[in-house]
Amino acid sequence: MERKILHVDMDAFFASVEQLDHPKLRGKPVIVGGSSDRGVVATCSYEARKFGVHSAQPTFMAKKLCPDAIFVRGDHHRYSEVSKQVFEILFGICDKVQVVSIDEAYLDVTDLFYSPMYIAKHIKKRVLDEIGLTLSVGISYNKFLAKIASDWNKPAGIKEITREMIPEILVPLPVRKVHGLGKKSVEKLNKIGIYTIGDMLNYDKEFFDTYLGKMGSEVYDRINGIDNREVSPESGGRKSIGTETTLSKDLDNVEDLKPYLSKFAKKIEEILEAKHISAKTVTIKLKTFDFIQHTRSKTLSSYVYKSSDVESVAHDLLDDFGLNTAIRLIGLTVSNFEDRQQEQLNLFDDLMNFL
Ligand code: TTP
Ligand code: MG
Repeated sequence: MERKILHVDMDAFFASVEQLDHPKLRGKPVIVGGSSDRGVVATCSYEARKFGVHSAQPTFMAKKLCPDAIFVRGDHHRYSEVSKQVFEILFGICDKVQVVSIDEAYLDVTDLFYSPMYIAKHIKKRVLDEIGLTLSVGISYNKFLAKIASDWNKPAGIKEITREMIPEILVPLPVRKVHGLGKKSVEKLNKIGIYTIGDMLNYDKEFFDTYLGKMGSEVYDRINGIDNREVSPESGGRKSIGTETTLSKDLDNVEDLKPYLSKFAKKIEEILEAKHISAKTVTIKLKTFDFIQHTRSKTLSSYVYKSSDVESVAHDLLDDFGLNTAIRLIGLTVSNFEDRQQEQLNLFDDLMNFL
């Protein structure tokens, strides 16, 4: 039987929460991110997007494009809290919910009585009525296409991609829309004149295997409408959660590197919070200027999810590394997950109320 998969993604998530909490920001171009010229945009409201502002754009450029934009520093704890409320609604509707980031989740609604379109409208209405935020939903028969669909009519859109629409609907899309293709692969494809999925469809599986390596054949399947990945509820099937960055210039001072680990720890907390899981192992990754990679891990005696806990272990690992050379890339991951018990959740909520 054909599966029915939904991909739910909040619209301009951090910026929408700011507009929800601060009515004077509604209808205005709002940018979440540091306002210093060296910062980057985390996200921005759709009012700011009209000016060409987008996530990961350097702040100085965003200011040039939209001089009237209102900058907000952001409140990650608040975003996690709202995210949790949204996912609670989803968990109440369906057993098979896979949270993939702070503002997106897949649902496998194959076994539900109602049609996917009805469920999508229901989710949209409940999140708007009960929380006050808009989201977009993609409907299709696999995860890849559901994700493409949720992006189709943003904001507040619902789009269904059926089997009959393949491949036509994919043909005009830029290659960066293919889940699994990183920035490097996109550049590699562009270099040989492949810009759209339509261009990609001129090549066979062997080509992607050789040209893109590991992900090649999976990417080939996806653009041909095949994606057998299951919606897996627990920890999303991921063995680790983390992030890394290539530094704009090599750094050899531990104190200069620590702020990166702190920033990564915040991101990790958001995801752990959204997934209701904790982790036991913290790993830092360092790549030296000459591309030699080092990792250092620590497995703790108890599970953690707070950024302050992850951060302090990461900082200790970096101190213990004994850095004596310049670093070009730094990363932080956590692994060894456990679903968080309801008791622990309550404890956390009590603690937050108390603070
Ligand atoms: P996204 O869902 O990618 O973006 P969005 O919800 O802001 O906008 P859209 O309507 O296009 O879905 O990311 C969710 C949140 O994650 C976003 O609100 C802020 C954060 N984020 C960053 O901090 N940095 C980034 O580069 C991106 C892409 C997102
Ligand atoms: Mg979003």
